Amino acid sequence: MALTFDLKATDGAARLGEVGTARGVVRTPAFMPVGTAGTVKGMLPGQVRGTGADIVLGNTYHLMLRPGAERVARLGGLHRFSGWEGPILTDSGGFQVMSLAGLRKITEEGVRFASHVDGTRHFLSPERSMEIQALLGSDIAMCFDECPALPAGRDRIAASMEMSMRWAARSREAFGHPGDRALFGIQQGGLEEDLRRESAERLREIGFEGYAVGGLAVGEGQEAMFGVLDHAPAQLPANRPRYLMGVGKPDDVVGAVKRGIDMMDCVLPTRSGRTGQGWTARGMVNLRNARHRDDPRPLEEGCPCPACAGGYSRAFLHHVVRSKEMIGGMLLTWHNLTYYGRLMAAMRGAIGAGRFADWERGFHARRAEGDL
Ligand code: PRF
Ligand code: ZN
Repeated sequence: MALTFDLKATDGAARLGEVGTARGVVRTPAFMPVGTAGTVKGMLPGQVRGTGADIVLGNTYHLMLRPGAERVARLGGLHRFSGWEGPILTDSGGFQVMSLAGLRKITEEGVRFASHVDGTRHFLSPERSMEIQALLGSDIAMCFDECPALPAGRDRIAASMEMSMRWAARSREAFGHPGDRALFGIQQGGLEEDLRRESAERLREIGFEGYAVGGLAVGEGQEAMFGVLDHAPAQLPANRPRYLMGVGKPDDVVGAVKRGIDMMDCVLPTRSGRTGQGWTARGMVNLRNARHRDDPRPLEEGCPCPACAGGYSRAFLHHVVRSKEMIGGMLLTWHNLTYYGRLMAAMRGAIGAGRFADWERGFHARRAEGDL
């Protein structure tokens, strides 16, 4: 089996488990830092690992454009190329084409688009996306899908879901069943419970090593997203990992775990760190704010990251963020990934102890107090 899933405990819908890949174990619920271009911006692989991350994400779209999938393959694959030896999950490219590429044309065959880097023309299809993800050597590849922005009409969502399911079948066919790499299906269907169920059934018939909930966090808001997550995870096989794509803020992550999600990824802790936002148990702290100018305290008391335990004050972080010093983005990225890593570890502990509801009350209480 290219991928194992060991469900160790459940607490309500929340699940504690372990995903086994050819390159190591992923403790779930897991947060996956995003290394779009083969690097988690501003961090070395060992440092990312040190924040508690078991797996990182890479992107077909970015890597095919620059430096090119065939080049990465000639250089030994993405693990060798990037220095990250643990598991890598790659997204399939469709979602990024829709959000980043210039002129694009979608047909049943695939998507033609212009690169956001240099305007050159490219083509992605289920077959080419599977080929690229194989060239990169990713441990978990994603099906090539289409994800409409919300709000969208029901007809548009249904047609898009159905094409994504035909593309899922083509992805599975092209991917095959290599012994050391896994393929995840992606459920679509917008906010419509029946379309989500139909999508889940089509994916189960095809058969995947894991299942993603796609098409959320695309403008619908948290309440609507949680509404879908109240039923979508249960539509997917209980004995396989469930991955919620592109989520999210800490309270989104907690709400998703509570509803049965095992894996998540988001650029938030890394991207917002580079703009001066620090995420803590008491909410988001904007280090650009002048109130930190003379503050000798660490960003978060008790945090083991170099920004907090290394003796840096909020005043220093404010200064380096305002001065656009590289160390500012590096320290805040490090802190944010450390916060997310500790958040996931705390949830795993709570689920294992059967105390998730209690733990969740504490989580919301600390945030309600705010940054003092
Ligand atoms: N599909 C793919 N990647 C994604 C998404 C999706 O629906 C999302 C939705 N939030 C993020 N990344 N392939
Ligand atoms: Zn810290």
